[in-house]
Amino acid sequence: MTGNVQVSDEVQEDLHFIMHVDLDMFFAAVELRKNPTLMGEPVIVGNPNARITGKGVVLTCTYEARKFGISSGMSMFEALKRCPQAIIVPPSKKEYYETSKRVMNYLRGYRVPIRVASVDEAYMDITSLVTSWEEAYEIAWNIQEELFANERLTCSIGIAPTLRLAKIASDYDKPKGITIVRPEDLPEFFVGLQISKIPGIGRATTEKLAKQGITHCDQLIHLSIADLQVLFGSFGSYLYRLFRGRTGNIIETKQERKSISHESTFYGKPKDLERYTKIIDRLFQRTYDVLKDEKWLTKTVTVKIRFSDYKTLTKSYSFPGPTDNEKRLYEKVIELSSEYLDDYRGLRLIGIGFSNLVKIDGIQTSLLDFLK
Ligand code: TTP
Ligand code: MG
Repeated sequence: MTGNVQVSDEVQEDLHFIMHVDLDMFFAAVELRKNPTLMGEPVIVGNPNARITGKGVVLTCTYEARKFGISSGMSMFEALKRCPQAIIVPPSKKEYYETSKRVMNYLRGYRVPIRVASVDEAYMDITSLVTSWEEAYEIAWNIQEELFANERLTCSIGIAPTLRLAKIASDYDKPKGITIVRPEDLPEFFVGLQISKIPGIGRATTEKLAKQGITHCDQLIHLSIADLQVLFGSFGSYLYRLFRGRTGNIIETKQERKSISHESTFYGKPKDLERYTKIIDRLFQRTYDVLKDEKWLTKTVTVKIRFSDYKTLTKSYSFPGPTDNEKRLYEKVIELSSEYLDDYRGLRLIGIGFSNLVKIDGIQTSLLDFLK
């Protein structure tokens, strides 16, 4: 993304109450439910032969095991080095899958827009059920109670005005936490939070920033978009909006989305390239945010242009395969639109669309596929 992304003029959407529910140490919790004598022990769910073969990875582990520095995805070899006395339990895939289905069906019972994001997490838009954060808290509490009563499982819940904030909030106080982030808590909520806790910031970025002495969000929340872009590239403008509660807050309920598009009508002076570029940047950002938030890849990019004489045209380009690469998509939008921006007539409308969408979960081996 270029350095002139405009966010200051973004209209604040209506307030949404978004909830993110995430089960605590899911696979391990199911194992503890089956065998309560394991409770309080450092338990790893993974290859039971790892002590002999040294092979396999940690699928998850109990909080007691996490105290030794063990985490999901770590090699069993490394995990056993850190905690030789850990108890290894082989995964019971069918039971995880069936439990997950029951939990998600229970959550669907709230009859609100819901997106099941993985085997143990779901986003829910509870805006239609509540009018205050206190009422939202009640619902979260109720969900925790009922999931424990029905399934003997605990979960952590985040409630916030956007999807991403809700996810960060559910992870904020695990296990059994309920964390609320209200608009007025921003951006201070991020004070004290490690940068690595932000979804999308991987190990490489974390290490790179640490070398510059940047480890916590406190050091970022008051930076300008331009400064954030120096540190994070195109992700910088996203962070700026994340800290201010301006990222996606809509859970798309229609399963079969055909396209994502945004357009804007205005009265443009001929050849006002600076203004047109700003509009394109803003529209691109909005369209791209939906693509990311709803986890789509797109094959086709379309730009729509209307001139002051109301002549309208659309130009499309299809990539060889589906993508969500922000830079490639943005560059294609610029390429498709560039020849019209200095047209003598001036522009009345610009639209940007993505179509030929493919769900990311549909092409990658999702956890649910793995469990089936
Ligand atoms: P998570 O919700 O990431 O982890 P968790 O539920 O075990 O722990 P937390 O209390 O921190 O939420 O993932 C859910 C389940 O998905 C997890 O129990 C095991 C499985 N999983 C894998 O199999 N491999 C992985 O790399 C990860 C991250 C999870
Ligand atoms: Mg979990």
